[in-house]
Amino acid sequence: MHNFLIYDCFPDIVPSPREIAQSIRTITRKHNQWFKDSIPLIASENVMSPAAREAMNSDLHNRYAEGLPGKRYYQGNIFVDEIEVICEDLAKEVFGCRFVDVRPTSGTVSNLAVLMAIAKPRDKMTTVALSDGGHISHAKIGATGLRGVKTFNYPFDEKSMNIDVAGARKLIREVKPRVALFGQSVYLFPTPLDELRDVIEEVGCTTWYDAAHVLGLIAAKRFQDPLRQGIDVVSGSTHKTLPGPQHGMILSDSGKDGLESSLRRGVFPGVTSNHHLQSVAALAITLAETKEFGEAYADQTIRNAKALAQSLHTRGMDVLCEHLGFTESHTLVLDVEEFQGGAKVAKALEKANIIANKNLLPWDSNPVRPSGIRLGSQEVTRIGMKEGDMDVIAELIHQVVAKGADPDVIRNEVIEFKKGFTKVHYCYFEGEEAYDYPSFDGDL
Ligand code: DSN
Repeated sequence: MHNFLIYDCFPDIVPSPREIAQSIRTITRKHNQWFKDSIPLIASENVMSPAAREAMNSDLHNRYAEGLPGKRYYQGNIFVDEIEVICEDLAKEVFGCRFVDVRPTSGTVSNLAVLMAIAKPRDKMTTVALSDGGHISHAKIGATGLRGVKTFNYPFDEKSMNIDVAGARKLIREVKPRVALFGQSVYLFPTPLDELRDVIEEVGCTTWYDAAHVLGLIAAKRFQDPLRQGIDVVSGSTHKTLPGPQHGMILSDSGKDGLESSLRRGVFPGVTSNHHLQSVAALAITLAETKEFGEAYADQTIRNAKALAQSLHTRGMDVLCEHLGFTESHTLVLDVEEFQGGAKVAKALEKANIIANKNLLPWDSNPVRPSGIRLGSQEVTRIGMKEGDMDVIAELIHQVVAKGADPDVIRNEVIEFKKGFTKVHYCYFEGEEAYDYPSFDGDL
C-alpha cells in the first residue's frame, strides 16, 4: 500500500532536491488521505477546529518570543503578548485557577518544567508504573530519570485499573516522597485523590497531577477536579480530550510560597526558549470553543467510549472493567492475548484502516510484548460519531481481530463508513473538513 521515497523504486538514480521535496509533498498528502479514510482510535490524538488550524498556519509560526508578555527579549511581540494574556485568562477561567503557564511546547515539556520547579536530583517521587498506565515522562527511562529523581510506584489494583488506595497510603507514609505524582496515559477512572489526601498532608509532599489525557474532560467538569482535591500542580498536553494544538500547559491554584515563580522559571529559561506562538493562539481558540461546546463534547465522548466498550464486550471481546462500566473517560482497554497480543492486533487493524495502539497491561511480564490494545473515543466523537456508530466500529474490529476477516475487505468497508465522518464538530465553523489541508496545485 505504501509507495516510499523515489529512490526506493530507482536505487541507482540519485534524486534531485526538487524530487525529494515533491516526494515529501506526495507522501504527506497520502497520509492526509489515509487518515480521512481511517477510523482514528488512538486515545492521545485529536483533530483541531478550523479556527485553531487557521491560527496554526499564521505568521505567528515564524516568530520568536522569550519570557512573559510585556517582558520579552525580542521586539515584534505586540500581538503575541495580547494573544498570550487572553490565552492565560481563558485557561484560568476554564480550569478555575489563579496560575497558568501556556508556554510549554508539549506535555512532556510541561512535565520537565514541573520537575525542574518542584524536584531536585535524588528526590523521591511516587508515580504510577508504566505497565499500569503511567506516562513515559513519569519514569526513570524518561524525563523523571533525566532530572535524577528516584521513582516509587504505587501498588495498583488490576481489577479496577486504578491505584490501590491502601497500598498507596502505605507507600506514601513509608517513602515520604518530595513529590506525589498522579495521572496516567491509560486512564479509565478518576484517581482516588480524596482517599489519599490526609496521608499526603501528613507527609507534606508536593502533589502533581498529569492531566494530559483527560484535560478536556476536566475542563468540562466530567472527570475529577484535581485542583479542588488538594493537587498543587496540574500539567498536560493540549491535544487529546482537549482538542487543541500539539502543545502543553501548567496550572496551579495552591498559592504555595514560591511555587508559581519556580514553575515560571522551570518553563523559561528551564526547558523552553521560544514557545511556539502559533500554538498559543490555537490553544486560546480551543479554550474558547471548550467554554462553549466542551460539555456536550465531553458527554458524547464518554458515552461513545462506554458504547464502544459494551459493543465489543457483547461480541465476546475481553474489555477490561466490565463490572465498573468499562470506563469513565474517553479510553477503553482490551486484553487481546488470545489473538496473539497487542502488537499483532494493532497491526492487523491498521491494515484495515482502523488505527489503534498496542498497550501494556498490569500483568504483562514482557515490556516489549504488550497483551492489550488501547482505544479512545475522543477523535471519532469530534468528527460526529454517536453511540450507534460505535457498534459499527465494534463489528469492524471484531471481524478483523476475532473472525480473521480479510483486512482488504474490511478496509473498503471502513472507507465507505468513514465517508460520513470527515468534518469537525463542537467548534466554530462546525462542519468544515477535518482532514483536508490547504495545498498548491501541480508538482514542484
Ligand atoms: N504517549 C502518549 C499517549 O499515547 O498516551 C502521550 O504522550
